[in-house]
Amino acid sequence: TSRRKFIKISALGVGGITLSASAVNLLASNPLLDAAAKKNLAKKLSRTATYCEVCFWKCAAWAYTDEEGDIKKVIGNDDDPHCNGRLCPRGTGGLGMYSDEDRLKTPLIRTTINGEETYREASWEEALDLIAEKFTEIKQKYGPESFALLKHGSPGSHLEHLFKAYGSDTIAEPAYAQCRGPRETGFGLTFGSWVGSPEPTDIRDTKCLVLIGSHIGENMHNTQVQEMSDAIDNGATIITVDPRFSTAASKSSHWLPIKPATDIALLLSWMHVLIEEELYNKKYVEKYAIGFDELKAHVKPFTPEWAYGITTIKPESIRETARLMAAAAPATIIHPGRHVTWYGDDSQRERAIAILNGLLGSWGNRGGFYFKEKISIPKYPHPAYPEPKWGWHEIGEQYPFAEMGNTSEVVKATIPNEDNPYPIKAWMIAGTNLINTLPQREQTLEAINALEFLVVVDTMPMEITGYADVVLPECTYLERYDGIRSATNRHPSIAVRIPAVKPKYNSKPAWWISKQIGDRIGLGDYFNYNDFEEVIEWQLNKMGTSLDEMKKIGVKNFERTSGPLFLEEGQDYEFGTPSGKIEFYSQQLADLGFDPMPVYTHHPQPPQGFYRLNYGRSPMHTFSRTINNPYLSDLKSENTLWVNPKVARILDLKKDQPVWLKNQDGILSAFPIKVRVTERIRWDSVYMYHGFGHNNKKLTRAFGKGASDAELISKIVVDPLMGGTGLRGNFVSILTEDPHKNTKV
Ligand code: MGD
Ligand code: SF4
Repeated sequence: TSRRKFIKISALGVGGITLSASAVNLLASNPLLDAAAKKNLAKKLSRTATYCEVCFWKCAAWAYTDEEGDIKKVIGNDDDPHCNGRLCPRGTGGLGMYSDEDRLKTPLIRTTINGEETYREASWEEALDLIAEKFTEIKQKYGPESFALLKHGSPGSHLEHLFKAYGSDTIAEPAYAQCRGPRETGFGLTFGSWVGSPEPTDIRDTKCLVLIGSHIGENMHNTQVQEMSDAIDNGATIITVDPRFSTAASKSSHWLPIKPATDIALLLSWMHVLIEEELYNKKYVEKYAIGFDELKAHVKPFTPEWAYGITTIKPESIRETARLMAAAAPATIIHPGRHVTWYGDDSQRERAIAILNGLLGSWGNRGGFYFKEKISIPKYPHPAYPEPKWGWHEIGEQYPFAEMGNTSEVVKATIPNEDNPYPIKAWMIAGTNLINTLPQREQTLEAINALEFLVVVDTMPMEITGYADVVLPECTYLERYDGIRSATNRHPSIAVRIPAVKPKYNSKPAWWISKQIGDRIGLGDYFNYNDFEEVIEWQLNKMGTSLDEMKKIGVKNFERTSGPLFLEEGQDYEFGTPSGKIEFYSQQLADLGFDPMPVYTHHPQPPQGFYRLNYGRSPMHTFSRTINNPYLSDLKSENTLWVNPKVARILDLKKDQPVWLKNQDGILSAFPIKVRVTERIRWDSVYMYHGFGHNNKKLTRAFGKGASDAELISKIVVDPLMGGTGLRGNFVSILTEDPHKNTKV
C-alpha cells in the first residue's frame, strides 16, 4: 500500500443527522417568497449581505439570522441582476453548507499510529507552522514554481495571491480544461472576445434560442433560467439538440435527438442551408466579417442529406430549423453552452457555433448577444510579485491557445519523469474535489502519490481531503468576508460578502489562512491588513461607496460607460480579432497548421453491448459539492441510470433495479445505480447526473448513494488548440450482478 493511501477512518467523530424541519419546509415550499413574506421575515430576523457560493453564478443574497445568531434563511437580493431577488433551490439550500454536521471542524495532520495511517487533530498554529516550513523547504530544494495551487471558487483567489507572492504561477482550475475553456477559445478566435460568465446572451428578448447539449433548466444558472422562461412566455422558438430529451427539450418546438459526437456535422449543414438559400444576414456579414467566400466554398458539400447520414437528423428538420433561425435573426442565439469539453474537437465545435451566430448577425444585436460590461475593482496595494521561472503557461505550452492553467497538465507534470523540465513536488488544493472532478482517476492518484506534500483547504470531508498531509477546514461563505463580486453583465454591478455569523467549530476563512502562511514565510508586506474587511473597505471607498453603504444594500448597480448594449444601424465596430472583424476563416489557426474553418471528424461509437456514458446537471445539485447538503440531499439523494426501453428490453432491466457499470477499460462503478427506463434517452447512450457516488464514509448522507460518472471516465481526447479534456468518449456495459461480490471483505 502506498504512503498516501486514502484514509477512511479518521479522528473525526460522525455525528447524528439532525435536520431542522422548518428549514426543510421552507426549502420545499416555493423558494420565491413574495414581498409580504419577505417583509415579515425581515421584522423578526436581522439580515447580512452575501453572495452565493453554491455555484458560480454568484447570486447576491441576504442571510437572515435570529437573536441567537443562527442563520435561518438565505433569500435573493431584489437589486441583483444575477438573480432579480430569486435564488435557485440550491442557493436557498446553501444554508445546508453552514449547518451540515459532517463539516470539517478543525485542522488535521496525517500521522501514523501503531502502523496505521490516520489523522490527528491539530491547532491552527501547529498546522500553519508545518505548512510554512514546507513552503520554505520546497522553495529551497526546487524553487517556488514546484509548489502548485489547484483551486476553484472564492478561496482560490486568496490563495492565488499567496502563491504569486511566493513566486509560483503554477496555478490551475477545473473550470478551464474540464469545462469552459474550449468555448472561450472558439468564440475568442471568431469574435475576439471570451463569452465569460454570466454569458452575455440576451435570452429575455430572443425570438429563437438554439441549445446544443446545453440543458438550461437542469443546469440552473439563475437568470438564464428566468430569462428562458420569459422567452417561452413571449413565444420564442426553442430548438434543442440533445441525445436526451432534457427539460429544455420538453419546452422546445423542435427537439433534434442527435447521435452523440456528431454536432459539428449538423452545425456545418445549418451553415450550408443559410448560405445556399441566402438566408444569412448579408449586410451584417459584409460589414463585420471576413472569410465569407472561403466559408461558402467550405460548407458547399455539407448538405442536410450528408449530415443526415452522420447525425440521424432528417434533412427536412435541418432545413426547417435553419429557416426558423434565419426568420428570427438577428434575435437568434445559438447558445455557446458552458461545460463543453466533450470530444476533443470542442474548440472547433465552438468555432462552428460562433460562426453560425456570425452568419445570423446575432453578436451585438438585441435578442442575440449583448456587449457586456463590468467594473474593475481597485487593487489593494502590495509589492510587485516576483517573476517565476516557469508556470502554468510553460507546462501547457503545447496548446497554443491555452489561456489558463490546465489541471490535467499539472497532474502529468507531477508524475516523476526524467524528461520533465517542470517537475512539481507539492500541491495545495482549495475548493475543488479533484477525485470526482478530473478524468483518469488512476493518473490523479499516481500524481498525488508522488507528492512530497499536499494541503487541502475545504469545508467538507470530501474524497480529496483523505489524501492530504494537512487538512485545513475553511468556514463556509456565510461565515466570512470574500472579495467584492464584479461580473460582466448588461450593466456593471458589485456585491459584497459579509459574515452573517461567526465561523462554526474551529474553521477559518481562506483570506486568513493565506495571510497566516504569508506572514510566516516572510511575505507580510503582501498582507498589509489585520482583517479582510479593511481591504474591502479601502476598495469600496475608492469606488465611491463604503462598507457601511454596501452592508445596507448588498448590491450596487452602475451605469454603463462603454457605449450601448447593441450595435446601432450601420455602426463601425472593431472586434478584438487580429483583423478587427468576425473571423469566419481564421488565419491564426491556418498559420499554426490547424483547420482554419471547422471540419467534422468521426469519433468512435460504442461497440456491441456498450453504451455511451452521458452525464449532466441536476437542478438540485452542483457537481459533487452539494450531495451531502442536508436540505439538497433531502430533495435528491441519489442519481439514476437513464436507459432506453429498447435497451431495458434487451437486457431485461426493470425500473429501480440496481445495476453496476463497467467501462471500456474494465473499470467498475463502486456502487450500484438504480435503473430509470425512459424514452428520453437514445438507445445508444445512458445518462446520469454528475456528482454522486461518493466513497468517503465521513459524508454520512452522500456515501454510496448512486454512481460516479467521474470514476468511469478513464479515456479522454485532448483538444489540440487549448488542452481541454474531452470526457464523453467513454462507453459502459450494464451489469445486473454485483461484480464486487467476491472481492468484498
Ligand atoms: P465539486 O465537485 O463541487 O466541483 O469541479 P469542482 O470545483 O471540483 O467540488 C468542490 C469542492 O469545493 C468540494 O470539495 C467542496 O466541499 C469544496 N467547497 C465548497 N465550498 C467551499 C468553500 O467555501 N471553501 C472551500 N475551501 N472549499 C469549498 C467542478 C468542475 O468539474 C467543473 S467546473 C466542470 S464544468 C466539470 N464537470 C464535470 C462533469 O460534469 N462530469 C465529470 N465527470 N467531471 C466534471 N468535472 C468538472
Ligand atoms: Fe446560488 Fe443558484 Fe445563484 Fe448558483 S444560480 S449562485 S446556486 S442561487
